[in-house]
Amino acid sequence: MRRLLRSIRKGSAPAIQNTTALAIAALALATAGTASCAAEQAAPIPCPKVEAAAPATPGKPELPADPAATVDEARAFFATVDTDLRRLWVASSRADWVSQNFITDDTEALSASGQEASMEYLTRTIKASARFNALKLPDDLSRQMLLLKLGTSLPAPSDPKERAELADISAWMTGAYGKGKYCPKRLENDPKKKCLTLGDLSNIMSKSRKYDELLDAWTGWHAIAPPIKAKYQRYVELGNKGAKEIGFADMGALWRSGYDMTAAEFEADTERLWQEVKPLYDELHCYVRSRLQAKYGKDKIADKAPIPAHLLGNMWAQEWNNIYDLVEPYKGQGSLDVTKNLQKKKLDEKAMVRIGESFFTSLGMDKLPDTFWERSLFKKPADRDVVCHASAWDVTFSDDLRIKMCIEPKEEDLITIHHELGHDYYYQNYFKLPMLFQQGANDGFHEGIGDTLALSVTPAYLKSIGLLDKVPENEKGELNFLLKMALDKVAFLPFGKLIDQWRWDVFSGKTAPADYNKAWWALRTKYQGVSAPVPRTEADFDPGAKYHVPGNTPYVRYFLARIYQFQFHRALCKAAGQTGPLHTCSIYGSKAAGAKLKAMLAMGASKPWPEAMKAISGEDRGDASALLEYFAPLRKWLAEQNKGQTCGW
Ligand code: X8Z
Ligand code: ZN
Repeated sequence: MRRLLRSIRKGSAPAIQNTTALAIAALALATAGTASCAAEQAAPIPCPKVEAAAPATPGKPELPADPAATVDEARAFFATVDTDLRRLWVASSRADWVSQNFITDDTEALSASGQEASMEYLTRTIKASARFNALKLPDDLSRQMLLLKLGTSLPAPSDPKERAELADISAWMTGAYGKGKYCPKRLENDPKKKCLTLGDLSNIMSKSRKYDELLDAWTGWHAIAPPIKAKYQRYVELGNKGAKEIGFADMGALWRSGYDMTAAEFEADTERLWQEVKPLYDELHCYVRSRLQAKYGKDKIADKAPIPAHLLGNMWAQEWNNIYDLVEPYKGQGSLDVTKNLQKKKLDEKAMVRIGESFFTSLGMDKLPDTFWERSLFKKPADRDVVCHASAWDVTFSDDLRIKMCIEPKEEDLITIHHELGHDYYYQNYFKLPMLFQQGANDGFHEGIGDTLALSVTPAYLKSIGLLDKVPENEKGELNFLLKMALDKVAFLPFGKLIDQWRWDVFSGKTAPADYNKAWWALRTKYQGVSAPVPRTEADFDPGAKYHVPGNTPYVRYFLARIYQFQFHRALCKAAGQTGPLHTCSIYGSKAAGAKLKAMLAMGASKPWPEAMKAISGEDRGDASALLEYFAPLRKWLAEQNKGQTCGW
């Protein structure tokens, strides 16, 4: 990912960089909203919906437009921007790569300097670009104008001291999270292992079924976050100041402007999508809660109450597939346990990545470059701190693909490998575009590509590569499979939405620092129906215990991706000529599906995202109907199971 600049490019961080995604979208809409839309209206691609009164650009720098500016000057200006961004972003990306692979005070400082230089350039250049504001620019230039303004998720104030402070804080928070460990009293005298990493604790969260052991792992990890709170508060102040300088109300307004519609329209559109899927989530929640009540007792999980957040198999209760054994609908239908076979076959990290690569090449994509295998980090080093949160990179924006991941032989990681390779193959298909277009159509697209392919990693496919012994053959087996998928895909939806809901309120000042943790748990309860397992206070900073918060990575992209990936899957299955139920389709080996996907990837951020959506699916907006179609048989079954239950919380 060029992950780019975690800050710089919006998104990037751990995952993709994607920074731009945001920008793209937003800009596109806004600016072009009017200008290029007029042209697009004659074309078959519908214009993104933009309010008539949408501003010419999402942010409005104070600097005046220059009436004497020409299109030729604008073209020369963006050619220089492209050269400058390449130099700055490559340097910053290299520093980030090294710092995340070797967390030390010095690499943290190098990362902060790279970020600082890019931030200084962006704030200055966005202001300078205002001289072209009154010009009717050709579409490619107006889009670069837009994307430039959206070019960072961490805008810096122009005051050099404040900018340096912001860059330092950002690098520090990433390092603090990466180094986070829990050192329980009980291991104090253990010569071998005194402290537990997030990886160790996550394994406890997924495997243990002991209430108190889970609670200990949960509270142990969440204790890494309080020291981050004061820094986070300052990051909010400085980032907001930077956002204002380039014309946005606050950082949240900047983040929401990256979707080729106004920030308000974007908020309404995500709410629309959430309302479409919420009834399915509610059924799943109800069913899972009743099974957990059976396991842990009603004294631990009361009727109508939210589920304690440490009982769902994951540190953040974001995906619940690790507790599949507790909620499996029908026993004796054959195992869906891929982990067992990965371990039995002794597949190492690289072999697991090769499995992912072979899916992409089966669609007609190129093999990963040799340098990918030489430069990537596949395994947690024994002797140093690294940022283990998985990410994908194109460090030099020139097919210099890598992943950085602490792979373990388990199914979850096999799926995450597909996720990360989706980012890398996006990079591979657009690296020849101008720098500002080297992003996803929006950041949800970037997050959704690998997941789309992973939807084709069906039991039948897994059996064909020897990772599953038996394919579910009857309705019962299919329901087992669908429930397992829902524990991942459906359970995640409210979490995907609420993280940025929290940050948008923090950035706008609606949530004051004195209420950070209270607001966090209010949203977690409202959306997910989970509760803090022990009383929390403002001395805690639970949002800081989730990578993307200290890592400054916008999160609503993952919510979008969970919806889009089913849209992409449905479209690619059609291209592959498959006509059966969506949950049985695999596009493995389909060159027709691959060609369709490649065409969309190659667009990068050069066009408003509805055009990219149209190119792959024929649709021009996010649409949850494919997800609902995929899970339709399960939804019916859940409704039957929940009869007589009082659902909700
Ligand atoms: O952060 C990620 C990826 C990198 S972009 C591993 N994901 C989110 C998370 O872990 O919280 C993928 C799913 C959601
Ligand atoms: Zn990702």
